[in-house]
Amino acid sequence: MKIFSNTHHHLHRGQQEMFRGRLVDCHEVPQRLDHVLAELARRPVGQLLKPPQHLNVDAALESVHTSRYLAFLATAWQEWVKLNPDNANRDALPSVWPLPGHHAFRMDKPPLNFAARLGQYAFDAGTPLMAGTWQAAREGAACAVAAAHALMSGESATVALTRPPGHHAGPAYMGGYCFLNNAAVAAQQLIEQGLQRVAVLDIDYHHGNGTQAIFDTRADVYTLSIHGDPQTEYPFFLGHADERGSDEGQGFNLNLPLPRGTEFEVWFAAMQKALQVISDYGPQALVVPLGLDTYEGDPISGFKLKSAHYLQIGQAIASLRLPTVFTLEGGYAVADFGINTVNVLEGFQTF
Ligand code: SP5
Ligand code: ZN
Repeated sequence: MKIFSNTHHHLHRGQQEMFRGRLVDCHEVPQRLDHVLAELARRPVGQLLKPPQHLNVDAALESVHTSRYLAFLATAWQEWVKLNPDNANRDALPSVWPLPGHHAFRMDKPPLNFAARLGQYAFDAGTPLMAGTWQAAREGAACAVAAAHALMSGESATVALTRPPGHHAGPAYMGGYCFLNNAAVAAQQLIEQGLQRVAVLDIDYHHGNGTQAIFDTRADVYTLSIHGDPQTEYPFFLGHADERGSDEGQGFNLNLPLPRGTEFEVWFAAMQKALQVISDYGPQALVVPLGLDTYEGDPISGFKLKSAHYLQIGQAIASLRLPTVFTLEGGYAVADFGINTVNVLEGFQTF
C-alpha cells in the first residue's frame, strides 16, 4: 500500500469557524494528520511517500474545478490582505452570499469586491482560508493524483493522506473545511488514464455533496455516499435518497442517508447495500473518501461506530477486490483519529 502524505498540511491551520452566531475553535486541526502519522509509525501498513515532482497537478485540478474558481483560490489570500493590511492576522471567512431568486447572480456583472467574491465561491462560514491554504490544498491534490497514478501502475491500494479534506468542494465552491476535491481528482485521473468505470464510496459522516455535484451528469463515475440525513445533518439541502443523478448520469448516484444516532449494525447494512450496488456496476477501480467522523466519540457528528468497527469496514471494502484509492476526509475526535484511520487501512490489508 502506497501512502502519499501531504507534508505541507501544517500551512493550513484555521483559527475559528462560525457556528450558530459565534466563532468557535476549528475542528479541522493539523494535529489530526499528525496522529495518523504517529499511528502509522506504530503500525506501518504501507509505504509513506511524497507525491513525485513531475505530476501535472494544475491540469488535474482543471478537470474537476472551474478555471475561475482555481484562479480565485490561488490569489484569494493576497486579495484578502490587500483589502486591509490588518487582515494578515485574520482568517478569511465569507459573510454574504448570492441566493437564487434574491440576488439572482448576474453573470454579466460579477462582483469585484473581495468579500462578495469570497461568498460567491463558498457555501458556508465554517471554512476559513489563510496564507497557506492554497499551498496545503494543492499539495493534497498532488497526493490524490499520485495515488491514482500509482494505482494505474499496479498497486492494489493507495492513500492520499491529506488535510484539508476535499469531499464538500464542488466544481466552483469551497465549504465544509474543503477547498479542492481530492477524491474527485483521483477518480477523474483514473478515467483519464484509461478506465471506463470508477465507483466512489464516500463513508464520511457528512454527505459528499461536492463529489456528487462534480459527477452528477456522468455514467463513468458512480458516486455513492452513506451519511447523516441532510434534513437534520450538515451539509443540509443535498444528499437525499431520491437524488440518482441527471442526464447521462441518471442512475449513477446513490445516497444512503441514516438518522442521527445510527449504530454500527444499521450503518453496516447500508454499507453492504452500497457494496452490492458497486459490484453490480462493475467498476475497474474504487475511490473511498474516508471520513472517520462516524465514530461514537466525534464531537460534531451523530453516528455510534467504535474503533474496532473500522477494521471490519476496511475488510468489507477489500472484499470488493478492486484497486482502491483512499482519500482522507473528516474525523474530529482527534486523539482517536489515527487509530481509527489506520484500522481501516489495516482491515483492508488483512482481508
Ligand atoms: C469534511 C467534513 O467532515 N466536513 C464537515 C464540516 C462540518 N461543518 C459544520 C459543523 C458544525 C458543527 N459545529 C459544532 C460545534 C459544537 N461545539
Ligand atoms: Zn465529515
